[in-house]
Amino acid sequence: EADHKVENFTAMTRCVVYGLMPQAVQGMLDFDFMCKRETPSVAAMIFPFSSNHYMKFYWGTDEILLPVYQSMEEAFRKHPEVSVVVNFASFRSVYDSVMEMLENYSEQIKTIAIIAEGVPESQTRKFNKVAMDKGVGIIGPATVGGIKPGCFRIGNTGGMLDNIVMCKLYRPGSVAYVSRSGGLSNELNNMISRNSDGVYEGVAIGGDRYPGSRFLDHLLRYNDNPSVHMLVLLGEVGGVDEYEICDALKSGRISKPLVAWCIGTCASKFSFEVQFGHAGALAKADMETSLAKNKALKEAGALVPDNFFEFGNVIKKTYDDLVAAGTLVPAPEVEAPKIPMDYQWAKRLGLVRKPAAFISSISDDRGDELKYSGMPISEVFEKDLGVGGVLGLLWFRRQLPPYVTKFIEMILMVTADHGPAVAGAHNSIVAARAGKDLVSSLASGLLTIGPRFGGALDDAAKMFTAASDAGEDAEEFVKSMRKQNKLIMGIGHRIKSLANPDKRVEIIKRYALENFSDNTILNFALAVEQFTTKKKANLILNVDGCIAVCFVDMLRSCGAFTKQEADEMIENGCLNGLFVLGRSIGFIGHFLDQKRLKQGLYRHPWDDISYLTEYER
Ligand code: Q5B
Repeated sequence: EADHKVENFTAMTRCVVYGLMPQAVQGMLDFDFMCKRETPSVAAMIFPFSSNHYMKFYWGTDEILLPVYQSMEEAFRKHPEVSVVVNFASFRSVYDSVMEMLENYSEQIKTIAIIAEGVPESQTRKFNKVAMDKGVGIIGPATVGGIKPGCFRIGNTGGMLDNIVMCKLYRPGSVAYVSRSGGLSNELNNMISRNSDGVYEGVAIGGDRYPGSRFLDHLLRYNDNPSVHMLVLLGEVGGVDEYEICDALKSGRISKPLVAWCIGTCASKFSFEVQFGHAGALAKADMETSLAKNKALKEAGALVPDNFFEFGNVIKKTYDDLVAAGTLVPAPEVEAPKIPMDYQWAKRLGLVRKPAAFISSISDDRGDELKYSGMPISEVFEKDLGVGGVLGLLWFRRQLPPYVTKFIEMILMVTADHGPAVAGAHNSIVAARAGKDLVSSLASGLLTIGPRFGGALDDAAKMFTAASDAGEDAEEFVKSMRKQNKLIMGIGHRIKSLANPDKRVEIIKRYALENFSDNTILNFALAVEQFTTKKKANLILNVDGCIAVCFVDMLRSCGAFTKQEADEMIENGCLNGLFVLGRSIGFIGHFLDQKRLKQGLYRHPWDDISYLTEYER
């Protein structure tokens, strides 16, 4: 008699899936829907590594939510109708989870399907023993599971939906099979559907040496089920379980026609014992070979073909004989269900298309390797492009010449920080001292960047370029801006002046003059500075202004951009980004500094504020 009492699944059978396997769960729900089940077979998922939440799945074209529980206790308590667990735990953790189920919930759980491969045999044998004692059926380990058309699908058994339709697994046939291999169970689905009225139920017991439930457990179940008219066994090299079936055939305990074949007969062609793909697929004695087992099965009364190619034919003949004898009356064929095809799959098959919601042209993480503007990241490093080169690829979609990437890196270096007193650093510091996190403190500083502080680059580039391109005279430009009551962006500094020149400006200016083939806009800005500093010594070409005009000259003269492209970039406003990027380094530094120095909440001193309230009154 059967050791493992695996339950007979029905259209009401419900399970929990252990592990977060959304694709497998969706596959089970799609199968349910195709079979016209009233309720989804998956009641919930258990995932110990996250708190309770819901996940969204399709039920046909509708969407449903399934709960994910952190604890087994809550899942089983809240879903008392659940009798099956489909356990996707890894080989490392499956033992603990199965033992927890067996020890605490064996009153409720009747079947556990264990998908993991590589479970240590000692552990498998332990939980198999406990399961047997507690009357819980185990399918697996190392299996895809099993499928019962019209009722229940374990995980990914039966493959993709088109295969399920092709093999007519959405409605029951009259043939029940058991195999070791999950992969070959799909071949059986195909073979049986082509040569009979289809599969009634199929279970792959798994390729390990010690599967929980064994061939006999399932064949006896099938034999006792009046809806099953013939049995199919696909055994394999290794193990002796097939001999139990021989005994059951001889004793008449298995009374229905059984078509059987053990794969791995080619093992005899080797001069040594071959370990096939499954852990259990190795003959350790003559009687474990496929040849010996096929012979024994034939002698015991099974219908054994001469070779695997004949397997389907023998299934067909056996089925046809049953129909001819009137033992089996094929059920009328039902219409194949239509199931909405998953969009990604349909797209892969070239069946659908849709306009993308947005487009992107700078980076791509979909292939084997991340690409920046089409350049694989490994090439970025092989070519030693540096941060400047990466910025060139991501901001301008160009591989820029080395003197330009160096210029970009110089900009990032000179703008990285200008002390704790500047507006943005001050804000970052205040935020850090108010207990805010790094991102918030950084954002607080960044949000200060604007037309007066650090954010004058774009407008400086536009103003100087427009005036220079229009052939304006520098003095006239200053006067006309004054007349319009407009400040010249990129001119003026709070502390830097003719007497206290800004070294950063000197560095950038010198590099541009020495390396760029054209300095028209810089020269115009320097001419403007001559007039503004005459008015006031601090109205120098400041760091924002100097970077801006040099960048325009670079864009226009480096050869990587047409004039139109360069102008469009200035118009789109990319230059403030240089200050934002560079200064982020400093703001993060200030945040870390405040944390390191354990600075408490900042409160501005009263004596540093002129209170005008009395005066106002
Ligand atoms: N006047 C920067 O002003 C500052 C004039 C001007 C014509 C001008 C001012 C300004 C344009 C924006 C700009 C970037 C607010 C600065 C930076 C990064 C930083 C910061 C750091 C870092 C300074 C006095 C007299 C008045 C004004 C006239 C002033 N600016 N005329 N064009 N641009 N510049 N920002 O000293 O006749 O007396 O009425 O807005 O480029 O942010 O280190 O701190 O790395 O962090 O407060 O370097 O120049 O002078 O406003 O009292 O004006 O000069 O019209 O004339 P001040 P104000 P009048 S770099």
